Amino acid sequence: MSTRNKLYFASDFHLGAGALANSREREDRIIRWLDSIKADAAELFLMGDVFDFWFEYKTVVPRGYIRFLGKLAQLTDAGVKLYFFKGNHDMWVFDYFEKEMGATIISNELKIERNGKKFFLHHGDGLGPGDNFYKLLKNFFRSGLCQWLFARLHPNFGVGIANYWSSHSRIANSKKENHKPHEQEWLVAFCKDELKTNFYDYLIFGHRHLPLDIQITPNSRYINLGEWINYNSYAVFDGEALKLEYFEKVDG
Ligand SMILES: [Mn+2]
Repeated sequence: MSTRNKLYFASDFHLGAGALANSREREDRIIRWLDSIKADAAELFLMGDVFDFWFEYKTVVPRGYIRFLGKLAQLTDAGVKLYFFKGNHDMWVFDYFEKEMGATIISNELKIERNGKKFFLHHGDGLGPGDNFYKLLKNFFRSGLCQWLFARLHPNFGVGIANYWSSHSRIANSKKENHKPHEQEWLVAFCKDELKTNFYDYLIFGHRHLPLDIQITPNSRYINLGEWINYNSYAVFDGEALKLEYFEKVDG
C-alpha cells in the first residue's frame, strides 16, 4: 500500500496542436506519465494550455482527448486532487471538469502552503512588465460578453477559426523556445517583484515553453514547467524538495 504524498505540476500539453497522429502520440505519452504518478500523487496541478483550444458550450464540449480525460477521471476517482488552471489557449474552461471529476478550476494565481513550503502558482500569461496588448485582449476574451458571443457562433465555424489560429503558433509547429539572459525573462522580473512583498519558496509557471529552474533569491526559486512537445518536463514536490524532471527523456 503506497501513500499519496507527492505534488505534481505540468503544463502546456497543447493537446490538439499539430497533426492528429502527433497529438495522439503526445496524448499517449501524457497518459503513461499519469499512470506513472497514479500511485503516489496526492495533488496534480495542470497549469494551463492543456488543450490547444477549448470551449465549453452550455451542453456540448469539443471532440477528442477521451483517453486523456478518462485517465484523469481515473486519478480523481482514486483520490488524487486535481487543479486545472486556465491557460491562454484554454481560458474557456468553465465547470465541465469540475462537474465531471471534481477538479478545482483556477482562473489566475493559486497560493498554497504544503509541508511548510510556500508556492505561488500561475499559468504565466499576462504577468510582468510589457505585453500590454495581450493584457487588454485577455480581459476581453475572459469577459462574459465575449464568451456569450463566441457561443452564438456555430461550432464548426467558431472552433474552426480557433483551430486555424492556433495551428500557426510556434508550439504547433514543434519549434523550441530560445533561452534568454535572465534579466530579459519577464517571469523572472515578475518573481523578483512579487518577492518584495511576499515570501514563496517556489514560484511555478508554464507558458514560457522552456523548462527553467532559476534561483531568484537564496531561498526562492522560479520554476518553469516547459512543454510536452519537445521536453516532457514536469515538477514534483515530495514534501521536502521540489525537482524539475523529464519523463521518458530523449537525448538532444
Ligand atoms: Mn502554452
